[in-house]
Parts: sequence; C-alpha cells; structure tokens
Amino acid sequence: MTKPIYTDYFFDEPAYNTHDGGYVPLEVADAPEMALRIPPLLKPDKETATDTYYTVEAQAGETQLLPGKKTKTWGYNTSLLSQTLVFAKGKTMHIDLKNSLPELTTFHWHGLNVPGPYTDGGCHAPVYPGETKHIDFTVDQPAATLWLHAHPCPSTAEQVWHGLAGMVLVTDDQEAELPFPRNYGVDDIPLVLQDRRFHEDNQWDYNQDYDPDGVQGPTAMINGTINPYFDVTTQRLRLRILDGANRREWRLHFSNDLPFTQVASDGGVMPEPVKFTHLMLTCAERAEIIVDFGSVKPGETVTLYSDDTPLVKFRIHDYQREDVTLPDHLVDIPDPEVTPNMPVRKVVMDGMDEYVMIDGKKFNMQRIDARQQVGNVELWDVKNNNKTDSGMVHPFHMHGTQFLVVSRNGKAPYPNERGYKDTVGVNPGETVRIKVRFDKPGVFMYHCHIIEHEDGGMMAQIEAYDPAHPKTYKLMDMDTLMNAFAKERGIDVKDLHLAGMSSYDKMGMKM
Ligand SMILES: [Cu+2]
Repeated sequence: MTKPIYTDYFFDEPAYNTHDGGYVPLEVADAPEMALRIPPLLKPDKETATDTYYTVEAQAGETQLLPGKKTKTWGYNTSLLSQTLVFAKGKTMHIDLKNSLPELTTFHWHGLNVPGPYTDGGCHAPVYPGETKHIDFTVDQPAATLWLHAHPCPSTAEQVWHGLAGMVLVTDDQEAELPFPRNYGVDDIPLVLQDRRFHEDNQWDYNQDYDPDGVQGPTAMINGTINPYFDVTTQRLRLRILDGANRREWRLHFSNDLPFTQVASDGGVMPEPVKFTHLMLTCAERAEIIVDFGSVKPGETVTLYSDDTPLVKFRIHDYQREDVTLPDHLVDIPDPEVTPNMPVRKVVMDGMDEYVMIDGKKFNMQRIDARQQVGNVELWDVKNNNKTDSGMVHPFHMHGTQFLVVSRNGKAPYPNERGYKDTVGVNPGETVRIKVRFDKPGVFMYHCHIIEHEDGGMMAQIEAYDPAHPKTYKLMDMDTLMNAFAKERGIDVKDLHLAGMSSYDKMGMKM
C-alpha cells in the first residue's frame, strides 16, 4: 500500500504566531555563512557497564555568533547551549550539577521519566551560585531525543534565552536495531531551533525584548549558529529537531518540497513512520526526521526553511548510495487501559499576554493543584480557552511522564501524534484528550511551554503519589527565590525585576 505524504501543517492557520500583534518575522542576518555547530558529546567522568558519571556545569561565557564582538552567552559545559548528553536505557546516571553562573538556576530534564520534584529539576530544585548538587537515576524509558534546560521560576524564559538548553539522547537496543542513521555529527544531527535579536555590540537584551506572550528575535539561530550550512556526505540524514525557542513556532519544509519521514516524536520512536513535506513544531516539541537526498545530485544545495526564511543549507557532496526502505512498523507502543472509575480530568488554559492562567489560577509553588496515583492511567482533557479567531496555540507540557494523544476535539490526533509525547500544541477552542500515567512519584509541573507564559503563571503542579510509600516534599517558595535573586544581583528585593512578575502584578496577584 502506498503511504500518504502529508503536505499540510495541521494546526489551525488563524492561530499561527504570524497573526500575533507582536509577531517578529524572521530575517536573514547580514553575516557570512558558517558551518553548523555540532555540539560535542559530553565525555563521562567515569563509565562502567552499568553506571555513567557526568558533571554538568552551568557557566557564563562568550560566543562568536556574528562578525565583530562576541555575544555574552550561557551554556552547559560550553559557552552556549550544551554539550550533548547520552543516557543509555537501563544504566544508572550519576550527575553532578554545578552552578558557575552568577545566579541560581535549576537543571530540568525535559521528557525524562525521573522522580520529582528534585531530580526532575523544576523550580523546587535550585542550585545556588558556586554550589554543586548531585542526582542519581536509572534510565527507564525508550530511546528518545530529550532536552535539558533551566527552569527556575519565574526566570526560566530569561535563562533559556541566555542559552541554557541542550540535547539529551536516550539510547536503547530496540532503536539500535532500526535502519536509522546514527553516526552522531555525520548523519545523525541535532538541530536546536531558536531565534534571537542582536542589539548593540552583538549583545542580547532580554528585558528590552520582553513580551509577555513570548520573547522573539528576527534572527534564526540553529545550534547556536547564524546562517549555517551543513556538508552532507551520506544519502540519508537524521535530524533531531527541537523547538528550543521561547515562543516561536517553526513551519518546516525543504526546497522543492523534498519529502521527509518523521520517525520519532518527543518521547521516542513512533509506531509507524510518517511522510511529510511540511511540519510544524510548537515550543519544546521534538521531531526526528530522516531526509533522503537520493534524488539530489552532489554539488546541489537543499535548504531547510521555516515559512519563507532559510534556516540551514545542506550542501550535498558525493555519497555512497544506500537505498533503504523503512519498515511500515517501527515499534510497539503499548496503549494501556484507563483505570476504571476515574473521572476525566479537566485542565483549562486561559488567556494571553499577562492574563494567562490554568484553571482560573496562576502558578503557586506551594500549592498542589491535583493528585494522581502512580501507575493509574487517566484521561486528561486539556482545553485551550482562547477564541478561535484571535487566539494562539498553547503547547501543553507535562513533567514526569510521556503521555499518549487520544483525540483532538473528539477527532483523531495528527498523524505524527501516535507515539509518546510530553508536549502537545492545543489550538484555540480545542480540547486535546491525553492518556496520562506517572511511573515515578513526585511533585511535577504542567504548563504552557511558551516560556514567558509559564513564568507568567500558566502553570500548575500535580503530585504523583504511591499510597504504599507516602512522601512529603519541601516545596520552594517565591520569597526565598526572590530574596536569593536580589542578593545575587546586589539589589534590594523591592527593586528586583523578573520577567513573569508583571503578569502577576497586572492581575493583582501575589507571585
Ligand atoms: Cu501559552
């Protein structure tokens, strides 16, 4: 049977970010082309057959992004973004989290199924400047492209904007059997899609660019590279694409509408490969795609675009032919039965700008909004209450779990939403039904992943509990964090400005 090649973006066109009042169109930077930076693989401090030891250091530095002055940037084990971490399924990771920044941060493992809230690394797990904390966990999920980013409330957006984001690759035996390219840096390439505005002396200025609906810049930055090209030396290329932007959606397509095959989404390999010519990613979503350049002659260039703006130029060189047909079925995804007698949970994302909320409330670190028993399978109806003619797509993200998308307004999910996901874009007026199970106990956040929306309070938290082993958690509070930020900046707490604060002020709420 011939499989369809999907040619649309699926999301509701009136809700695209291009219709926002504050939309910042992408422009090609006036800068020479540069080889795409490939983040090196982080070398373990020590490795045995069963255990891997890493040190992840958040640090400040400078990066040559444009000709002229270097840009002040932050990164993990590098000046910008991160070295790539590899977690082999079944192994136990031992990670030192070292903060060499001038201010507190957290290390959040986006998409990783680990206990919350401290190992998960959300707002309850600050690491103060000069401090090193340690976490251990066993990798207990299928191969996937996950990511690490800062998550200190309410300064997540600003810290990610500074550069605190990086790739985490989970590997397993099952994925290793599939006919996918996996030679890292050669035919298996991470693509972190971000955008920035460069101010005087090539510097970023988060506060000047602040927008409560998400900070944007006109310059696309791919793996921390402006105007990148990549030299292709194989017929097939696997791209692990992450929307690592604070707000921007990416509507991806290649020159001449070259088709590509998506093989994995947020939580790993999908049951079936899906062929596309166009693919939209909302904030924090990942897609692994395989591009086959078999129809392209050496010497030609294939460009990856978002809307009309070139992002990466793939310069095709001589390659050895390898005409690989992917199997129709890649992996089995278990579809667990819903636990009997559990009501469908309702979550409503409301508002835009400073007026964002979940279930009529803004986030409060000390408040547990919901509880779900570990191991239970429950349906969640996640609604975007925005108006269909003027609203926006809110990417709904859950910590501590990989969920299954059941339906969109009662209809089938998009063709590439059949695998595990941790982030799903919800159109205005739409209800997305997901199937949620927590395997690990903890307090976990769930929120819109337009990062300024989460800082602005479009976030809540759930306790996943195991009745046989009840736990209590020391939850962080905003006063402690604000006092720490003020002290680190050498100012009085009354003079402290953090991005999300205006969203609480405007609604007359205490952060
Ligand atoms: Cu949102």
